[in-house]
Amino acid sequence: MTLETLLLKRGPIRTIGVIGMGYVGIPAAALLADVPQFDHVTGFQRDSPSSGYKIAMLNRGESPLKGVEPGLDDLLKKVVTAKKFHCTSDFSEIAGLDAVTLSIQTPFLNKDDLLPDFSALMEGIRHVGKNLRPGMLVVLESTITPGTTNGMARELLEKESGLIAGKDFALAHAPERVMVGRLLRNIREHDRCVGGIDEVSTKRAAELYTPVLTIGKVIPMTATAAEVTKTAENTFRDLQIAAANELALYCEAMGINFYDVRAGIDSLKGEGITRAMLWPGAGVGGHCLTKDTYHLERGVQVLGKGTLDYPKGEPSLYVLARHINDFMPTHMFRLTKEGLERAGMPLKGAKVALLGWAFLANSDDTRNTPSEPYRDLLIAHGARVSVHDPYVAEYPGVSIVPFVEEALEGADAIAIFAGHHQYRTLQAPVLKNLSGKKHPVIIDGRNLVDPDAYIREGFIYKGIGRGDRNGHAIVEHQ
Ligand code: SAJ
Repeated sequence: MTLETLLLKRGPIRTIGVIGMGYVGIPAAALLADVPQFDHVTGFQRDSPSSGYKIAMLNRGESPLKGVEPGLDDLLKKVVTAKKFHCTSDFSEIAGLDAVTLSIQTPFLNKDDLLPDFSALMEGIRHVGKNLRPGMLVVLESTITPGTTNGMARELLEKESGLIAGKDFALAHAPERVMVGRLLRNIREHDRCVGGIDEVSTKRAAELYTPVLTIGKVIPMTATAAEVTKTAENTFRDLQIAAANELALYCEAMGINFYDVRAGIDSLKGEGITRAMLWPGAGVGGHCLTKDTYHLERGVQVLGKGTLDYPKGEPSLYVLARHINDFMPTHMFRLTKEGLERAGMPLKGAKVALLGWAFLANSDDTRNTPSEPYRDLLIAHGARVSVHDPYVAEYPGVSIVPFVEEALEGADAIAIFAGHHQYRTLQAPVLKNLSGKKHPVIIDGRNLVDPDAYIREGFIYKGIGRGDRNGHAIVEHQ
């Protein structure tokens, strides 16, 4: 019997399982449960010490996610009350379902070898394999190395179930594209790339996602194309940021203002000649851009199987972009060192106020924060660092002061790492008083402050891309 016949026999999708009750799985399960033609959605969460608590919370219709997610609490309450959603750690319930999606995180084992840790995802895939039945649909939503759906996932499912992908069950990849703070809106409105290992799988997966989309559309493709789309869309963003960072470094070296150049370039308009110039900064953090490039690189190494034609001896443009972005905290350190030298203050023993530990403006997310390598460099050179962040209360091994004044008190240098709103309203005279130094240094990593306001107060100013100001004359106060 062909897969198509099996699916026809089973009829339209009615019951769905979502594995991984995280910031991707929870909104996805709630939205699927809210679709009238779907009878029920089961959320699967392993009852681990760190996240088992989510099961009871979700069954009470409460979201365990931090931060504000508009509409999520109400939607969860609605689908739980309507008995269209429940959460369990009993993976054997998978056997009775028509479709299962897996939204399990794939972090890096460690930053050095940049290899992904697929262990949690593989555990989820094993649970599915053990309970797989003919005519079921399996969809991977996690960000994975190109080739994984057709490779590791397919092999594991077939090994655990004794069934054949594309013959006994449908298999696809539909990468998530959600951003914290707008999870429901993103799932409903973003187009959804849906990639099956074959046409029948793609079609079956499209049946699952179409009812959830409002203005978004399903974009059908192969599983590998969907894996490359997801990793490449973040690789490209990282590349655009690196292009802005490199141009900012050039502008500093040539003594000009990057932001004049950016405005000039941006003025190019019309018939597709525009330039997507992003923003230079103190560095690139987060869990997307810092790893997806390496997923893509590994994908082409595995799938390209030595057939990749590329300029001999040249490094990957994308990996070079990663290295440029990862260099920015070092550049911030150099600007700090130069500023302190101009102030006649040795780095050793200097107090540096580090404003912003989150990797993103107005966020509490600290994953892969660029502030960390900067702090490490300062400490390695004998400086004292006082970290402040209005959204981050704690971080392993780093004490974070609750009030910015505490960090600024007696500071020889002030470095702005995150573009938090609060830092836009800092006043130069106030900071000068708090620092108590004749010529405190300010290093602006996110183009937040007006250089002249600080130079007038006797500060030594350094800013990313501000070649027109970084060598300014020092104003001696009367
Ligand atoms: N950054 C810059 N310059 C820029 C933009 C960002 O230095 O012009 C830095 C930020 O400070 C941060 C890092 O890059 O440290 C990442 O910023 P991000 O805005 O890309 O935020 P992420 O990492 O949360 O990226 C996510 C991605 N979404 C998904 O993977 C589903 C990305 O594809 C989105 O484009 C991005 O959100 C977004 O646009 O919000």
